[in-house]
Amino acid sequence: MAGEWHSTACILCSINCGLEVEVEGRRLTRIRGDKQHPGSQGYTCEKPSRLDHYQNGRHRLTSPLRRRADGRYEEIDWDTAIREVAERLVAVRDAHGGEKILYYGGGGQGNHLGGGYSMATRGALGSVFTSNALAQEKTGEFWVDGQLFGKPSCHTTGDYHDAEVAVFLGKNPWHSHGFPRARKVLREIAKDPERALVVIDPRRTETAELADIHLQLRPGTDVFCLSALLAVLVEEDLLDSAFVAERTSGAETLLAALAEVPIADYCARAGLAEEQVRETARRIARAESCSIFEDLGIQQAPHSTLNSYLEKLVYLLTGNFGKRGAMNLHTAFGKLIGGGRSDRRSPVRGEKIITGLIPCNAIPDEILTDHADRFRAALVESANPCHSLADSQRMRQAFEALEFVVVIDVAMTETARQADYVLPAASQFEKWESTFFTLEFPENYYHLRSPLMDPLPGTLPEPEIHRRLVRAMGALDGLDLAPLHEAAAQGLDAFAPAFLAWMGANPAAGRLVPVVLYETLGATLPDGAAAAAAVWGLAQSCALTYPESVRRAGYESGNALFEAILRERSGIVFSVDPYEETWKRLEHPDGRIDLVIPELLEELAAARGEDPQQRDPAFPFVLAAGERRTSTANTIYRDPTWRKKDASGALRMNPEDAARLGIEAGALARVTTKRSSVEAVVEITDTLLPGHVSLPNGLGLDYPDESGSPVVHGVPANELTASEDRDWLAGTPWHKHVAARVEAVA
Ligand SMILES: Nc1nc2c(c(=O)[nH]1)N[C@H]1C(S)=C(S)[C@@H](COP(=O)(O)OP(=O)(O)OC[C@H]3O[C@@H](n4cnc5c(=O)[nH]c(N)nc54)[C@H](O)[C@@H]3O)O[C@H]1N2
Ligand SMILES: Nc1nc2c(c(=O)[nH]1)N[C@H]1C(S)=C(S)[C@@H](COP(=O)(O)OP(=O)(O)OC[C@H]3O[C@@H](n4cnc5c(=O)[nH]c(N)nc54)[C@H](O)[C@@H]3O)O[C@H]1N2
Ligand code: SF4
Ligand SMILES: [Mo]
Repeated sequence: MAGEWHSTACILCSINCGLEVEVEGRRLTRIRGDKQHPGSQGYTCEKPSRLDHYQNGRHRLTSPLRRRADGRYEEIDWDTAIREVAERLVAVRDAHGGEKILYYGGGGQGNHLGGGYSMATRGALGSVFTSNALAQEKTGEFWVDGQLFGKPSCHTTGDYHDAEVAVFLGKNPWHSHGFPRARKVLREIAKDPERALVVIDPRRTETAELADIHLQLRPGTDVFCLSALLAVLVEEDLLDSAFVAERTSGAETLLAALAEVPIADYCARAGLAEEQVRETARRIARAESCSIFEDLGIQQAPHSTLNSYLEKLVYLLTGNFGKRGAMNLHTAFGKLIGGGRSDRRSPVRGEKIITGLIPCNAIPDEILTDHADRFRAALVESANPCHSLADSQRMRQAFEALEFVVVIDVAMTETARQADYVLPAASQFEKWESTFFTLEFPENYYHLRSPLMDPLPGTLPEPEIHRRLVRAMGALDGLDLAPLHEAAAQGLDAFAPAFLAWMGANPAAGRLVPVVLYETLGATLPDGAAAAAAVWGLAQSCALTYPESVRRAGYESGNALFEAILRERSGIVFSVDPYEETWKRLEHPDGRIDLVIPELLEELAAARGEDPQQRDPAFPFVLAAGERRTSTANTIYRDPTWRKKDASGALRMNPEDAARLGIEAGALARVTTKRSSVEAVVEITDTLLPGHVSLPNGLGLDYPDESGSPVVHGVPANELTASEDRDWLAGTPWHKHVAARVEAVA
């Protein structure tokens, strides 16, 4: 296959830029941006050129593993693995009820198709509780969207390409991206004198270096900065009054609350010059359009849900919604957000479940208890919760306390080491794959990727793993699939009505649908694309949910959409919207935006009593545990040699702090929190304020050395975090705001 270029996508962040890859044998030898991809248009950042480290690293598993009584793992064949895993899961279900089986994960930055098939396994077991990384970043924001716009699935996206003013709040898109072709767009805004780039971040990030305005606030003081900014809008009469009157409800109550904010005092608490905050408010207010991106800097810090609310009020009070260059409600292909039930509470502690997800930080509490409703087993797929969730020590304890754990991954992860069985998945370049990060507006993209090569011997794609598990549990026994096989043989036009009729006749098949489609329609799809069968179902519901948007993209039916998805190997535009479409997507019955969220206005009022400078003298630093850098990509690259820079994942600190503590660049420092202590190599940089230190995310993974023994590289940030440090409302963690002590190591 040498010399041939194949279309695929980058799997390292939610943008999933289109790639072209040259494959030699099983190696990814050359990688470049795919100009045919409608979203990325040939763009990539520096990270995907090393994807061979993911594809061919020593971390790859090649056999199902079973833990023996002595704690070591032995290789077993797939038939044994599937039979025993199915038996053990069914035994937990029969003894305690399927709802005691927690499902965690379902996809990382590049792979959501397997998670779609897990619905069948969960359905066969009656497992209802799930969680994933969104419940340690975005659930607070989703909840606020639900209050303002009517449903948590009313998800906004910014129009950074066209915005006159682009604001990044706790977000460093130069490294973390978050919207297509980020660096190109940032440079364009920065060099255009008519436009402005605003960054609100305690660190002078690469994005802040480009900014027209950098509000370099003290860490954790966004509540003061944002409410002061809103209060300036009110005080200086900078609101879009027509928009507020015509499009919103509750303005009077909200504006009264904002009028109470002591602007000068709050700017001082945030460590900002009042004039700079006023200038920022004026710049946003006079702009033709403004888009705002909030991310982990507020979503993983104190007052995170409240800060999401305040952030959204900035664009709403200035009328930056439902128009070009501003915030809009986008379509979705496959329901990444808002799919789950939110009327349930977590079984033990009664925690709020947002968009179907249990707060990540609550998971140990839902296991480490003798409460009758505690979780008894876990199925983990494409995620590493014993490393990526707060409080790794408690997570390990919790997983040890479970009766049964199974992990589906490409690698022997920190979570897999807690498992009874580990099932090795084919890599994302060895199977049909896609994500449901379809978050763009006015054009939205979907990309189904075809495999670059066969699965590594010993591994299976997740759809096949779930099919086998569901079969082994007997969940499909007694269902007559013959009518579906017959219809599938006649083509998509015959299949659609036959499928509807079959579902009507077999209501009990409900959650088994992905596997039913895989076995029937999947068997007839070209190029071995059986795993695309579930995508057929999603294409139907997408065309039903957004008929006009899909038609504007050129597709008259769900089948036409699906055929294009199968055919176009670089992705397609599946929906096109005029800006006014946003207004039709509001879910409040009166069609207005409800500006008042009483519990958050109460939290705002109570913040007046807070002194953000107050610290426990034992832990005088604020540690941002998990910064995105050029050398981080969650835990997708385990092989440490992929990092050309920052090999050990340095602790960054300000020169004043380093001098005072007698720590030199490149030396080791000890970082201690109430939970634990670690040692890290120090990088000295004036991009951080005194008293603020940061560690990268996704390090501290073990990787086999030449002899196969695992060696840990860098600091695992979540050894330092604690599960109780979380938002009161959404349960999101305070990873960016960990009280810490830093000392020189002798
Ligand atoms: N290179 C790279 N890119 C990635 C990833 C990766 O691992 N590596 N991961 C992807 C994922 S999963 C995600 S969710 C995104 C996250 O993307 P980002 O949210 O941009 O990532 P972070 O660097 O964790 O945090 C953003 C910023 O928050 C700032 N911050 C810290 N404390 C505060 C505070 O109190 N207030 C404010 N306003 N800001 C604060 C930090 O200085 C940092 O610049 O990145 C994605 N992209
Ligand atoms: N302290 C701290 N903790 C954090 C963060 C932070 O900033 N600070 N950030 C948080 C955020 S925003 C996120 S998104 C999470 C990310 O953390 P996780 O949700 O745990 O996910 P990833 O690191 O993306 O790792 C995904 C897993 O998928 C596996 N994998 C890769 N390809 C495949 C495949 O094809 N099939 C299967 N089955 N598995 C595969 C990888 O080996 C890896 O184990 O971390 C969170 N944790
Ligand atoms: S922006 Fe994200 S998806 Fe695109 S190349 Fe970089 S890491 Fe990959
Ligand atoms: Mo994330």
